[in-house]
Amino acid sequence: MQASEAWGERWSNAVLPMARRYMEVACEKQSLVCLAADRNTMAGLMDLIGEVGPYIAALKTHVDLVDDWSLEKWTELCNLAQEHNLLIFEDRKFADIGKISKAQMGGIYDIRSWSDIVTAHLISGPDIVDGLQSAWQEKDREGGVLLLAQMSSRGNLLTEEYSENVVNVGVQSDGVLGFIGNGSRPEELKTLRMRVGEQKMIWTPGVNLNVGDGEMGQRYGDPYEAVLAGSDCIIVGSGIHRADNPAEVAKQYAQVSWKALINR
Ligand code: 5BU
Repeated sequence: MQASEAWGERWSNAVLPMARRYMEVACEKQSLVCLAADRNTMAGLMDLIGEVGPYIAALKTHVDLVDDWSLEKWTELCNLAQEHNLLIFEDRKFADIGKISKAQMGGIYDIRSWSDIVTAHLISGPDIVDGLQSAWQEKDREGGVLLLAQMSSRGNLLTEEYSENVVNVGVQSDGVLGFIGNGSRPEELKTLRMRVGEQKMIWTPGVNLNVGDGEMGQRYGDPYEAVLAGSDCIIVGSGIHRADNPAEVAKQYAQVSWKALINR
């Protein structure tokens, strides 16, 4: 199926090249799954990507939680991700003023050189998006920012009003790929989708085939419901990386997410 057919208005309205790249990869793989690869060793990460790479469209990392991180090994990881045609998404949740966020795209981890997508809070104001985009531009790379409009964890302080403000700024900003929404609450997601409209993406953590409460305040909703409610990408971590057979489970998430998109 063509991406334009599967994605409809999301495809025709897309501005950022990264948005179309994601939609194409998702179509090719028939999967709206972003793997939250929260393993803390390089070997564990490499094994995981090797197993589930064919069934996912994007790889979400937390580069600063790896015990034996080195630039050399990380380069290998990025190469492996590329072999599997995955978008690389560093969930750094930048929050500082524009120029510091830009500088934090460099440093030891040099996120600007390998990430396709990063997350940011809008708490410091709209210039953070320009800061992050200019870091990619200096490396002649394209990227997209996902702004946190909602979170999946209980008791978070992102109120309705705050969320609305984030969306109002974000939809006007070309460097914004879309928003993080709360995958555990389809009703909240529907409201978010109404505010966002049909152009920008919504990516959702807090989804699991086993719905309910997770560890330390995490909450899980059903991935199928999340996509029907307006999510364009389901972010799944422990549901896959802690499974006995990660590949088999990743395949299930892929099937559920793709079916939901087609039915949407
Ligand atoms: P889990 O194992 O599926 O619960 O992992 C969820 C991942 O999504 C984890 O990497 C979090 O950092 C990330 N996440 C989240 O859970 N909730 C949020 O609101 C945001 C990110 Br933003």
